[in-house]
Amino acid sequence: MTVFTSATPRSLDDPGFREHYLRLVGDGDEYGAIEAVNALLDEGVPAQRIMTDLIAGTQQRVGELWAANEWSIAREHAATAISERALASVAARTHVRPRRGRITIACVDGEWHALPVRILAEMLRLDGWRVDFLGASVPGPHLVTHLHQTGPDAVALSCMISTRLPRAHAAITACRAAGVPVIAGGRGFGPGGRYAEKLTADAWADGAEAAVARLATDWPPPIDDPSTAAFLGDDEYTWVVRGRGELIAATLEHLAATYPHVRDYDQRQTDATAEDTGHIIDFLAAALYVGDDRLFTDFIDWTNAVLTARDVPTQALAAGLRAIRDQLHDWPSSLRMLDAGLARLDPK
Ligand code: B12
Repeated sequence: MTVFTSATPRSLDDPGFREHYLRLVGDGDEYGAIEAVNALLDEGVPAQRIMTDLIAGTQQRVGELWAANEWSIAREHAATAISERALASVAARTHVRPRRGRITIACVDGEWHALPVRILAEMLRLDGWRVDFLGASVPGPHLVTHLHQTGPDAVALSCMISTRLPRAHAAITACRAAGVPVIAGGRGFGPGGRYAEKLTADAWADGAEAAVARLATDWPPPIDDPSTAAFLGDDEYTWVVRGRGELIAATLEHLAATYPHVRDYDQRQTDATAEDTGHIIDFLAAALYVGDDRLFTDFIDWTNAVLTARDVPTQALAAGLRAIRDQLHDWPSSLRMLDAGLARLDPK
């Protein structure tokens, strides 16, 4: 438990406060973190600022520390659990009577990042919305059933990982067909939300504050064409998705021949290689779905940084991409994307 002393920074404007708070969540000091946010509320800091500046900002730092291999997955999980408690604690001290419409908030099927939208949910509550928070990984058909039962004015749909975009598209289409406009958000929709419009979302916002502002004006937008096709995938996309399991197996086999280090891998390293190969194929499929090579090359840059921080040489990733490329020689878009990915790993 943290004991506040005269030396403990108490203001969100004090640059030391964020570091102090990060230490609390990183040390698993749940009571200390809750005391810290309560102290800010007592000092008159608006709840919205605590949620978006402190709690969301700290989670972003947690992500960077995990990516840089400075924090373990367990430490990230523990910190996230504390952030959830701290958020709940701030929310419990705020009461706003609903005066706007009703909104359903959900993560796309297969999307487990519930905290970012929980922050959005609390921000919208504070702005007077009646919120139905459905949390992580909501299957599309169940989401639509919920809409029929509750009749909201909007659906806020979160996608933090781009591999879920095909599911996001199906969910957006189904919500709009049920007559409910969709605001999309989360980094999975790409920089500037570039895939949200393509997947026919009615609006996009890059954070909770922007979403509050967007929903407070000109909502609902007219739903002009609710019957837009729910599937953008072509033969190539379908082939890659259906062949995922075989592609992973063939890639591992191929790697054993072309990258001899894998023959000395222990079980954990072999499992991690299979998992990483699966991620590469999933991101390739998502890039094929939205027809944008950048989705794949951005992912390769990110994976390379994460693997480098874990002392996995760039050559291993390059060998993996080549092994996948060899399985996909008949598919032109995949070849182009894999070549573009390989070019990112080439130091020249
Ligand atoms: C905690 C965490 C997890 C937890 C989530 C638990 C939970 N209860 O939420 C768990 C362990 C489940 C997890 C799993 C994974 N994660 Co993770 N995770 C994170 C982490 C560290 C924090 C997430 C968070 O709370 N962020 C804080 C919020 C507030 O961030 P924010 O984006 O600014 O949120 C705002 C906007 O996104 C927006 N927003 C979000 N949704 C919506 C919706 C609407 C409608 C609107 C308008 C706005 C909006 O509003 C939010 C509030 O302002 C992030 C790092 C990060 N920078 O976010 C990685 C991160 C998102 N995860 C990442 C990865 C890779 C994964 C995994 C694939 C890891 C793995 N190998 O298994 C899995 C995927 C699981 C899945 N299929 O969903 C990567 C994604 C990178 C990429 N290339 O896409 C990140 C960025 C980590 C990193 N630094 O690289 N993760």
